[in-house]
Amino acid sequence: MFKGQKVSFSGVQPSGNLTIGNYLGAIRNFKEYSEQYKTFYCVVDEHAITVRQVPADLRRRTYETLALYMACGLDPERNTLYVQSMVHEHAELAWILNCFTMFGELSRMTQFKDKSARHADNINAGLFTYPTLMAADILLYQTDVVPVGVDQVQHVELCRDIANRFNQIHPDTFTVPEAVLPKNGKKIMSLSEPEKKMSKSDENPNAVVYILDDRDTIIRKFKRAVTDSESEVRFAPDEKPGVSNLITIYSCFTGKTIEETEREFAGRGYGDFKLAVGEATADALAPVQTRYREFLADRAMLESQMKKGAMEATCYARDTLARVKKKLGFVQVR
Ligand code: AQP
Repeated sequence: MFKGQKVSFSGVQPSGNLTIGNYLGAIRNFKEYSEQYKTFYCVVDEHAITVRQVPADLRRRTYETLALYMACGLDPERNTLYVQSMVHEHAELAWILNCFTMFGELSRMTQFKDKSARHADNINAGLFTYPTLMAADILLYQTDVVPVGVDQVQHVELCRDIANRFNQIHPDTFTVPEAVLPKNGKKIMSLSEPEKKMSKSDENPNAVVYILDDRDTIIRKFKRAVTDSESEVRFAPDEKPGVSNLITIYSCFTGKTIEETEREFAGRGYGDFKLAVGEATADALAPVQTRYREFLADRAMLESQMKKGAMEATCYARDTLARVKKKLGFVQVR
């Protein structure tokens, strides 16, 4: 489809304010592929409605997420940046892929089990079939790599199974993609319950550092982060999950290795260390926040990027969908 060029696809749900987990686990890695890959990065608003959203908030966050993509360094001239619901091929292919996905496979998805426990009053079919929509997102663009955090690897594995199953019946339809994880930061943990992933929908704002938190808030949140009763800055995720998480975050934002970080804070106690993590995080996020405010203020520019991105994405998505329909035996009269 892209004359030998490999393809990277990924997305983020506009289901809350984005966290440093979303940034370090996913968005920062999106950029890694901008140079050599054809890249599609999408605001996955259709995924977001698997959980109830307030429409005005969803709309606002869709603009914000696009502005944040750009603020994180994704240039719309090099990357196709768009909103999922503006390319109807995603939903259409998802239906088809539902017919190639097994009930048992979807029942095993950890995120479905977690989210249905958290939203027991709204275990809707969309929450259950979320992974087939994600498979459609990925497969529409003949994707080679999907930069994600570790929590999404199971969904990419299922996407591979669906692609392989479809290809076995209808050869040479889809490229089989693989998940790619950042070397460091693939799973950033909650600051108040470090055994749990940091999540944008966490009800406790102190558990989460948002990309757009101001400097004082960032430093305060790290000061209050749960650690342990020792005072040694040592990386041991099972034994010391809180401190290990802070070491990971510090290492991601400063570029220092885990060992360098341990050496730097040897004998200095948690107070000093937490302050340094807060300052490093705030320093790294400051330029992103400045650019974000500029982009968000220019609504006309964001809308024109949305239109351009959707048009570009549609060209590729349409091709794949037409091929799939033909293989399935759907009549297409032009
Ligand atoms: N804590 C995390 N550490 C590393 N990566 C993370 N990601 C999310 N949290 C972390 C990665 O961010 C990308 C976008 O995530 P998403 O919007 O699809 O939703 P999610 O995976 O369900 O992330 P959240 O923040 O926990 O959202 P909610 O609370 O709405 O469910 C993905 O690549 C994800 O791996």
